[in-house]
Amino acid sequence: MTRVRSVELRLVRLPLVRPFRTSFGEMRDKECILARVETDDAEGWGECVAGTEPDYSEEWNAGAWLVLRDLLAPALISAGDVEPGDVEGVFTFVRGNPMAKATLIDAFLDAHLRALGRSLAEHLGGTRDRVECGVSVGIQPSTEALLELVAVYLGEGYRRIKLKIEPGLDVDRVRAVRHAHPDILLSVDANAAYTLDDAGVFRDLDECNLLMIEQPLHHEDVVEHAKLQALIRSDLCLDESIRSAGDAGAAIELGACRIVNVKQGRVGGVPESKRVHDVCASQNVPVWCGGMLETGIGRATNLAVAAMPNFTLPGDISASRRYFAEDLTEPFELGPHGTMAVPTGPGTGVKPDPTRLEAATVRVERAGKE
Ligand code: OSB
Ligand code: MG
Repeated sequence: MTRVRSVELRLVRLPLVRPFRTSFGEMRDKECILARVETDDAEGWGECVAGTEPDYSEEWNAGAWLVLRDLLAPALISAGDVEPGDVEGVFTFVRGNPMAKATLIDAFLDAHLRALGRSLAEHLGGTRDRVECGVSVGIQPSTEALLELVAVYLGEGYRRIKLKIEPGLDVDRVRAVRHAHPDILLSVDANAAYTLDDAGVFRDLDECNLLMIEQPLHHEDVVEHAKLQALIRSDLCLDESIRSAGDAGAAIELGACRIVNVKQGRVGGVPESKRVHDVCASQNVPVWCGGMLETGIGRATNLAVAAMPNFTLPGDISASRRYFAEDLTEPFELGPHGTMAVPTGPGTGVKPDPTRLEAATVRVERAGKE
């Protein structure tokens, strides 16, 4: 048991090394909220996966900032002595907002594990010390540019290529990449840009021997995903639709997907991501670790999550340099065979570099006594 003395919220902005275009639009910078939680025993860090617009989810930085500052941080501070298992309960008075909640749930867990000298991966029952890395490739200005970038990433050792698609920039692009690389693990992610009327697109994609098709339809269209899955050979994977272990269980039972993308922030934190992992494992549904272009703080968290045994497919866990000229932490790099080492230090095993953190900070606010 320990008490949270203070919570510091920080909005940070890092330029991306190249724009990242999805069916939602184009990102040129990564902007996110970091929380530093100070307990009686240690400090811990959490990274919020919300973005600058409410597009991928209803949550976004401006809203998450208020939820964290005015509701969650004050509740955590006034809860007094707590353990990691209590924090989700402290936050149930706020409906939804899993990304904001995850920020403090993870930061408190990080502080708790640092005080114990225990790594997050060990805490989660991780069974591997390196994870296989994939890369998520944004929509490119042309097929030629796409082929060039895919070749660069394959040259760097990535084990799976995921192509962002949207209506009109799908089958031809994917065919071109498959033609150039007949044997790679290749998947696509539509970020909810299609409807069941587009089933023909996915039937055509069946010929491309894809590892999976991620979130083709609207996040609420779980029944429609089940209908689509029944029409095609490729495995569907859900991302936006899965916000809890309950959602994962229901989607699997409905036949809405055969693979699940786990993003700890989307499901309300590391503890719920373990429950999602466990539900999927019990149904023999493989999972993999999604990404939200995280800084080193969130990347370290993702690596620990991806060390759990049912993470059997390469994750969207790429090297720091795929995103940023300079990360907030020591850079994460690809090791042998496109793998990345799971941090072994206490908690997430990383902290931001104070100078780089200061340089990236757009805004800071503190809740509670220092
Ligand atoms: O749908 O997986 C997604 C990034 C931002 C929002 C949504 C998604 C993504 C990615 C990036 O695909 C994956 C990464 O972090 O490398
Ligand atoms: Mg996705």
